[in-house]
Amino acid sequence: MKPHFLLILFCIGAFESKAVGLTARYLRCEYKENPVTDVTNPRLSWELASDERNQVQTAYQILVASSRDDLTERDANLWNSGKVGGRPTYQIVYNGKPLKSRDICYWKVRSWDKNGVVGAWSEVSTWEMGLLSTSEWKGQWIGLDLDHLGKGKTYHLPPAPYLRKEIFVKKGLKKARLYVTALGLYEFKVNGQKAGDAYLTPGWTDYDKRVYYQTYDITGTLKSGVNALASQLSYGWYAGYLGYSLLVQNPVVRAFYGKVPVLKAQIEIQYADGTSETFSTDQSWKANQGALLESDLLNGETYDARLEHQNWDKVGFDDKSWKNVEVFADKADRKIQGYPGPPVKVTQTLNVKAITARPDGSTIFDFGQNFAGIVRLKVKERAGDTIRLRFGEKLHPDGRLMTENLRMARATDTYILKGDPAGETWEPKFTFHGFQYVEVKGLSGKADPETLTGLVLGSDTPKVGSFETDNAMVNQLYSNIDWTQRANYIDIPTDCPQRDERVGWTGDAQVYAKSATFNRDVASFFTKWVVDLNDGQYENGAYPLYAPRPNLRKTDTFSPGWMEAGIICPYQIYRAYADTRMISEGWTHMVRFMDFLEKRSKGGFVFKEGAFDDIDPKGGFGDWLSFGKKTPPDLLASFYYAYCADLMTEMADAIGNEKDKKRFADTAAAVRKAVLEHYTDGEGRFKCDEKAYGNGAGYVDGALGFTGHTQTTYANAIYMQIIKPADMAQAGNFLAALLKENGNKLGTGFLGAKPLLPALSATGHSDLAYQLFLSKEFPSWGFEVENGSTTIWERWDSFTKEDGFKYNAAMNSFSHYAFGAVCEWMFGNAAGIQAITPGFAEFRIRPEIAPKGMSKEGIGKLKASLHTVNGQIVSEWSTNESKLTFKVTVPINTLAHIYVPADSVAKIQLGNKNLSASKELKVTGSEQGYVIVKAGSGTYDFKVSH
Ligand code: RAM
Repeated sequence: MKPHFLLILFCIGAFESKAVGLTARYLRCEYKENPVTDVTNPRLSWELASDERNQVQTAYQILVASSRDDLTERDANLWNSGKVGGRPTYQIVYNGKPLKSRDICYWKVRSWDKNGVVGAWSEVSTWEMGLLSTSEWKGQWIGLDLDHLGKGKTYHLPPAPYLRKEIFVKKGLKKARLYVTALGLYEFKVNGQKAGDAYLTPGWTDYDKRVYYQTYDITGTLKSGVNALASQLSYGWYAGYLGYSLLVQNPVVRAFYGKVPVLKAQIEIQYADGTSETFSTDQSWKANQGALLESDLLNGETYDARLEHQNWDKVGFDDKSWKNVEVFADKADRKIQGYPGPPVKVTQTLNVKAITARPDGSTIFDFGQNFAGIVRLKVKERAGDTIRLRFGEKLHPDGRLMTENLRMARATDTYILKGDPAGETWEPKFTFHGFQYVEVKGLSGKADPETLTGLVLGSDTPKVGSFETDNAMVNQLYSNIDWTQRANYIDIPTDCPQRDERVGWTGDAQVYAKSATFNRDVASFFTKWVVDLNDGQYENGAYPLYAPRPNLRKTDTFSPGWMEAGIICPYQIYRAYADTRMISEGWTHMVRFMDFLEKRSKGGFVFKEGAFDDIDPKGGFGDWLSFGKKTPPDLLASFYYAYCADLMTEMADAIGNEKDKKRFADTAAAVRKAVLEHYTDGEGRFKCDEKAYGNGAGYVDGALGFTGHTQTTYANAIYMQIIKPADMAQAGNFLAALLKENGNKLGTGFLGAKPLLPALSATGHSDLAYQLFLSKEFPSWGFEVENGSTTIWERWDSFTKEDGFKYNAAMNSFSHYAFGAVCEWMFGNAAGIQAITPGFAEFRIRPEIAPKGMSKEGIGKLKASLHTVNGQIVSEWSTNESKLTFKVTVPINTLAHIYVPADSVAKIQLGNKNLSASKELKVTGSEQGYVIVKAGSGTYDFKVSH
């Protein structure tokens, strides 16, 4: 290429990057790109980018049309928003012509910038309307009752049903959709090809109230003439084994919603000549059992390849010997709705890292990473040979696979070969395991890393955060947090992915919800789960222990610290994504919960000792898995009451409900007053009536005794601002003193660990927060990393050198995200990224620089980024003896308050200039150790001399 030509190219490039105005990209509808939705007034969003500093959108225009041709430069037949002034680029409610089922909406948007210059139209995006009413479902529930073939109480399910049908498609197909759901789990194939790439469809709900469906575009898969429809079903959450019901000897251990998995599907075809045709599930479908002998979420799958029906999912298969399906009655009030969440998918594949032969002839494959998912098996053996795969998170010291902590979950996949000389490849369809190691039995030859491939399963929540430092332990910790989130956000937020539990524990979910938003875009994930929460709400207004809530144990009801998830999760989604619809749609549920609290407090606005003695365990779970004397659960319940009232006040304001706003502000004040009166000595020191708890029988770890003066009390009192501002510093000192008394070691459990470091930071003890954060000694986050963990443990002492895996038989998960809630401090304090207004439209970047000289293994460099609904925020600092550099990126359309860590303006340089001489940024104030500047979009480089 000639030099002058290069120059021209370079000039074009330079010109393009300076393009005038703003261009919208990443167009989404209901948080998804080009989705199918049955939300009739869906919300639209886009993102803007510009190289220019201080750029904002001053107006926008949206066009929506029913076809690409109707979407012209100027108008559209469904909605022309006209030029709308303002900054919003998200949560914009479609306000055009009413939408009908099956409508496809084509849309684009353009924005005006700060100079009033209009940018180019975005690329065209679409969304499609699903089936808006249950009455549009023509298909029947069909299935095959194989229940008599199960082995009942011995924990073995019946074989999984196979269903099929051939249909005739006329010439001139224009558009075809498959709408499909199941009670149980389904996989649907058209001419042998799987529809979509989602797993565990249609997801877990309270099936008596609602079930979700998926929509697939099968226009390209159908052909004119005969086509084969084939579906495999499994028992899943609907009919399979659930949670710890067997462990606790619950009278029901499986089939909580129904015994037989059933399918409902509808294929709608539009022909070019304007006619249409619908095929749906009915009596004419054929059914059989086949190679999938057993299939259960907790127990795994057994597949006998010799029993395969060759080409059963393709045209021409002879199904004369197959049975006719049975048609199952519907429940009149069960809703069928479009799946609102992100689909569960294979989000990554992993290769085997190490292989060890065991003396018993088995082989252990190590993936080097604890994760949730399945493996793909590739083998060549003789027909009838059996390969058995068992899954575990850890190995015993002697190298054996550790499975005791799976409790009653068999977590075993079995493959029986058909003896194909070319080799056989198999993967399960309707199960998942939590594991790092796989023990394989039955391989005859030398084990080969290609034998297994790890398929990571999880709800497909886009990655939005990153966190990197020069400290290897911290980097590993961050990786562990994200992996644990991925392993547990599988359709619902589970507590753990491996043992006989895997339910949507509300306490875990509420302590971690905010942390989750720093790592992944969880907006639609919670849109789905908050419905499960509301569906699970008790008559009396309490939110359940887990959602959805099958009755896994007779005594399971609700617990303070857990039930508040119904308020806290929608609140965190509102803060992260400015989503007010979740609030308005759940408002009556949330108010009912607040009524419940009020009634329980018997007009006193505080929960005194013993207020929750009627639930099991007494008082609820309290500061679950803490060390040392227990924080009174009723004190924590009272704190949560005030906190929920605060969040309700803010959320009432967000949806413009003045009356409730006043009500909850009053409640919050009344609770605080009553709490301080009852639980403090009047001078800000917390206490309780220890005698009221007797010998502690019936309470979690009640034998350890109770005191109000604990780390967990002060951490929460500061975090939830229970105490008066004037008493904050003292509370911080109490907290620091309690830590010191404990050898500077934390003793906090599920409810205390999350607020611990934020509370220290908020009261001037950032150094101590760092010391705890960087500690590698037991108990600490670093201790887990030091012990080789690749995920977050359930307990601080899930493993210790002295005691090994001492809790295995009872409860010992190595993939439990609750303690990963330290993530909130990592992003909010260490990197200092804090939303002021919802969606980070206005935010603070106030990094806490790690103290120097703490140890060689401190943090000298940190870079964190967060992709918000407004775009990417970056906070990056690095420090050495002579200077500190601090670089931030502020997204377009936002306002940042940047706290530059410096004690005077004179010491700060912005780029090459003194900050004081800079016209770009305005110093707006200072705070101990920080100079505050206000900034619009752009990247800013600060240097601070010490
Ligand atoms: C355990 C769960 C969960 C916790 C409850 C109280 O069984 O794993 O993490 O919330 O108990």
